[in-house]
Amino acid sequence: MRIIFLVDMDYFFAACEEVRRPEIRGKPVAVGADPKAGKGRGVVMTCNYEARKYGIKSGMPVSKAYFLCKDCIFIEPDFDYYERTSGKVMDILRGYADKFEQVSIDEAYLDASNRLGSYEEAETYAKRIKDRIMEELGLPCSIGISYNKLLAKMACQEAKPNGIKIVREGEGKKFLENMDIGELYGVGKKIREKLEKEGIKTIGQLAKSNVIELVEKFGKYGIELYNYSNGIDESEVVENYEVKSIGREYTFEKDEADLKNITSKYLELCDEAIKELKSKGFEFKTVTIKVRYYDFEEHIKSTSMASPSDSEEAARKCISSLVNGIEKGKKVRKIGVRFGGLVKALGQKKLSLYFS
Ligand code: TTP
Ligand code: MG
Repeated sequence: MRIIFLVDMDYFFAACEEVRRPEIRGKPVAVGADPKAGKGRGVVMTCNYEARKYGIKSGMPVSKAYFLCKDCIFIEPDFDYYERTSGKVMDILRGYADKFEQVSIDEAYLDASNRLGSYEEAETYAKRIKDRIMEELGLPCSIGISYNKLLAKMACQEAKPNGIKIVREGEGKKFLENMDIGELYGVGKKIREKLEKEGIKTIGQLAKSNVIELVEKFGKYGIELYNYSNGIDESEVVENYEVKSIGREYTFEKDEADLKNITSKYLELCDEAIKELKSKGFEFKTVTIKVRYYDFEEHIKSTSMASPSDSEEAARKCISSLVNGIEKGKKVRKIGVRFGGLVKALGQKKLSLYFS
């Protein structure tokens, strides 16, 4: 029997902020760009559950979030701090797994099949993990437990916030049956629209559909969709090397003041970093640029994507808009570009093969 856990931190960036600023606890908090009284640009990266009560969510423009809740506390992101915290979380989690796979900054699969004999034991084990992370780091998380990765991941969504949800052997199909088709792992907007056109609105309906017809519509991915909808996923928890962010830096031979030259160098670094990111099968959520002027003054600017991407065009667009904020005419010594919030490209990526 396989026993797999998916541990996902709750409202991670905002929870990290609550740890070092206890005075904001219990109040609505969003991490993202400064909303500048509704005139600010940029998006919310995440927010705590108090802010979610007002309808604020990841990917929403900060201006909109501001109007939904004017009392919300907006905090500019501190990626280094979140990555350091993530490292501590992952170090703890690794100790609880036979096989360990980090999938994003705040999420990991643990295969603990060799250590546990039943789901009852697994539940106690999950409580221990949660308590340990709370005691040592002051952070809440949710845990999904099941016999495969797909169901562990979907169970975790149900467990949120701060909970544990188990889907036992034999319960997978029933667990998924009445869920909206969009909830299924691997189903993005385009697939969802296509399925809905066919009258398939729930995961249960997809599970009962004809697999040959699915293959005709979605290619090989149709089989995967069919299996997922039936709660089937044989994939293993695989140890991966740790990649938290991918970036490039460049120091000008002579301090450079021409914004056109500076911009084109930024874009060059962007293309190189995206190439590496793609070759490693990642998608990014955040884009950061750094500028160090001749007098060693340094500025960092960041933006966040509504959803993970590995698009060169999207990356270039973000970088161009961030570069707009650079002081014109001031001599620049060194620049850097960094893509963070990396996640492994999932089914969505494969889908692009069928819908371009
Ligand atoms: P998630 O785990 O998707 O979200 P979360 O931890 O904030 O909230 P939940 O309780 O629902 O799990 O993402 C982890 C972190 O990644 C999140 O804290 C901030 C960052 N992130 C972005 O920067 N942009 C985004 O669009 C999303 C979804 C997340
Ligand atoms: Mg999370």
